[in-house]
Amino acid sequence: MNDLTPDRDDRTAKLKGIGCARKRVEDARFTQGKGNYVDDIKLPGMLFGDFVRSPYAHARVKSIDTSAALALDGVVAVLTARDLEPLGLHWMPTLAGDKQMVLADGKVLFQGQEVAFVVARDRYVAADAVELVAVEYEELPVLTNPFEAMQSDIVLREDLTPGTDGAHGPRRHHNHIFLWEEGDRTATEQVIASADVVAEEMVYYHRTHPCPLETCGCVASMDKVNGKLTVYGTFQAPHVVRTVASLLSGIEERNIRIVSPDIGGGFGNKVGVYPGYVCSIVASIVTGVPVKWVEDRMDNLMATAFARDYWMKGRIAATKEGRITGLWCHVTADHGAFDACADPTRFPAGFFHICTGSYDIPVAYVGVDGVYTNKAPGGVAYRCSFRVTEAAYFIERMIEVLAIELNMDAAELRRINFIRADQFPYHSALGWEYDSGDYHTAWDKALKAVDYAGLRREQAERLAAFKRGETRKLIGIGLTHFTEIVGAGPVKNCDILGMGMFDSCEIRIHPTGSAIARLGTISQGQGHATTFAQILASEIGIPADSITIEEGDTDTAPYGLGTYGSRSTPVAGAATAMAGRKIRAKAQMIAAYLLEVHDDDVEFDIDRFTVKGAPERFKTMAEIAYAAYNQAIPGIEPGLEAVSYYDPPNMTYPFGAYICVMEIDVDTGETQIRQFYALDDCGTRINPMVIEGQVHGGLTEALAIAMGQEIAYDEMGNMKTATLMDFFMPTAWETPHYTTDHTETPSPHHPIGAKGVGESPNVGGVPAFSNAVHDALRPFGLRHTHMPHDHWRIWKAAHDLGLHG
Ligand code: MCN
Ligand code: CUM
Repeated sequence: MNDLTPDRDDRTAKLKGIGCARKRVEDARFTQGKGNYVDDIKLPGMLFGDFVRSPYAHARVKSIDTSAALALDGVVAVLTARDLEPLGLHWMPTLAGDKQMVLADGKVLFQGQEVAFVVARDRYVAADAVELVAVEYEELPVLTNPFEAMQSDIVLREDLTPGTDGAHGPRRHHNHIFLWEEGDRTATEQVIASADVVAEEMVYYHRTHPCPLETCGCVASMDKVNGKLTVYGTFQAPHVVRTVASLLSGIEERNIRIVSPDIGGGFGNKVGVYPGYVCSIVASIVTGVPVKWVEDRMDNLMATAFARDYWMKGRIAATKEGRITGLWCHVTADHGAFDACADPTRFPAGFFHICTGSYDIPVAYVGVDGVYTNKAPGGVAYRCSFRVTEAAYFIERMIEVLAIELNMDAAELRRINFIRADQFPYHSALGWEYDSGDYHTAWDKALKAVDYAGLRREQAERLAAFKRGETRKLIGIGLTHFTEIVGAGPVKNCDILGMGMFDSCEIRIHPTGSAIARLGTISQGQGHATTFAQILASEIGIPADSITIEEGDTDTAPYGLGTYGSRSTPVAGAATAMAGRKIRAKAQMIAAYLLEVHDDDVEFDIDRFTVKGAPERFKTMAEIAYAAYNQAIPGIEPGLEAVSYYDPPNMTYPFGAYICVMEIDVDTGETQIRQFYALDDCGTRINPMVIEGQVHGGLTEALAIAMGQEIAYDEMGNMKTATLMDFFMPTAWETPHYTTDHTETPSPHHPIGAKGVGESPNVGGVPAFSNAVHDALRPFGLRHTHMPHDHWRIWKAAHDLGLHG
């Protein structure tokens, strides 16, 4: 046996399977300008659509005059709500069970709202025609503050009958959407009333936007001869779009083909259904030619899915020694004009109730009030795992505030409250079953890696020097330990508009030993073509380099719910492994036949089946594939194919320990990130290099959000940050160096033990950056201040603390 070992290592390396830092196969195309994005799709006779958008945040639409626009050479049509009404398409259902105007029907509810859709020969003519559509508005009073909206007499949604229930139960007020509660309120309030120590804070996670480099868009093409509708678009969930399009239009699903070509970043922005998709499809049906619609940057920032906007009021109770005894939270969630959040149906606040975080908290309560305002709809999107970002930010800020209250070191406070490794599977007070974890090991590794004690000493010395007047720079140490929840999800409690959230993989092995696998997910830059081939390589013994991964075309891919919520690895990745095992099971029977032994007498070995005890007698997977097609085998059908639809038994719970060391200049508010250490545990690691890339990208988005990026409105509802001049997008200049690290705690229920990782760095990154800012100013009495921590806000915080003399 021993002399076979080097050969086995060689054979394993050739597969480039699980654990290999395989280079991304898609980059050969992307780096040579050979990507194929929506805007690269050009069909014969194609027209271009563009929107007339509302300049007002709240106004009645008195009249729309399209005559001048229609008279312009090259304009083919101008659609308004009146044109869509006979089709029942002037409103559309949202993913959250609400409905949303496709084109302004009587009034507009946010600045940038779609009012009319101009269809013209090309983009330039369409833009000129947009200027020629005359809309008469009557301005209405504007509500941009959700607390005021809940008190105001102003009715935003006149289409909803007052006093009626919404999609998630009773509505208390005409601007109220839902109250959603979890946990034991009475018991939690009792614990808080009698606790040794209670820390209370209002934690606001401001509104922001995923802002992918490629904006949203589509090309709709109705072929009236064969009755087939094809839509190319920036869709994170192509099959969902197909089903929804069929239900809305009455066109049979077999006659709808949805294709997601290459996607230039999604980050959740491309989960929702937007008026542009509906208008392009209608316009193509009306004109009989393909119609393209692609947003510009302002369209994207003003109108498509925003993220966050959560006001989280918290109370956390503890003993004098720092043992947490209870957590209470009430959220006022600003959903804008329509509730268009993308969450599993039963969870209108997503998975926010993971807000007990990494801590063993005996009793807890959360209540979330959804509220309408005159802002853009959307919500949840932006590397968020369904509001887990908000939850992690909330608990990690509450821990810091509690540490101040207890006059304790925040690292130690975390350590004594972590769920212990022997408590998994752990049932949280808010109803989750954490599948696995080892927080103490990760935490100790992180603290040791940065020399935490040494950093605290240095920080104290700097503080002393500051007080002596020798420096104007302080040091902040931002700690975070987060627990993610990804892999939506079990069909028993996770669906979107009734569609169960399983996922799928279909594999075809070709006679000469190469393969194609198709999945129900769709990469937007995550590298699925690279990593899913690695899972399969390890499962079936065919080199990853010989496996093609295909996604995103509903005519060929098996039905799946798409890519968001870091669900691809936990769900479609599991389906890939399971389908691979079906291939292997059939291959085993073929091998046994070829080797003239019983099925049980052969075993799988890397890339072949060997006779047990006689490894020199074997059939490679390539030989087996050839035989599967070309040899008559009694009792076995020809061919080597398999499909798996995988319904996960539980979510997966990745976690991580992040530490940010920041210098703050109290006179300018400028910050410098001196060190950022990120330890992630996503269970079995499929491709360490891809994981590192995911972590770098997510941390950079976290940096943006925490330190400057926001969607801000003035009191008139004008959006102040609709261009990249005002909306902070970090470049290489602002991006610090990151040190990545890992522990590996496999998921016990996932076939290969993998958990998702795509969103972790955003979930954990934001509190790490924010906590660093707070930690620097803690000695001067800062408890909490709202993000984003741009230079001005930091300067202001320092000023308010009296640091400018
Ligand atoms: N991976 C791995 N080992 C693991 C877990 C993941 O090698 N244990 C790899 C996967 O194989 C995959 C990548 O890491 O190639 C991300 O996997 P996963 O965590 O399953 O997340 P998804 O593929 O479902 O991607 C979604 C996630 C989300 S929700 C957002 S938002 C986000 C993100 O991914 N948007 C992105 N990362 C992004 N990265 C890019 N480049 N572009 C986006 O739009
Ligand atoms: Cu919530 S952003 Mo991602 O789930 O596509």
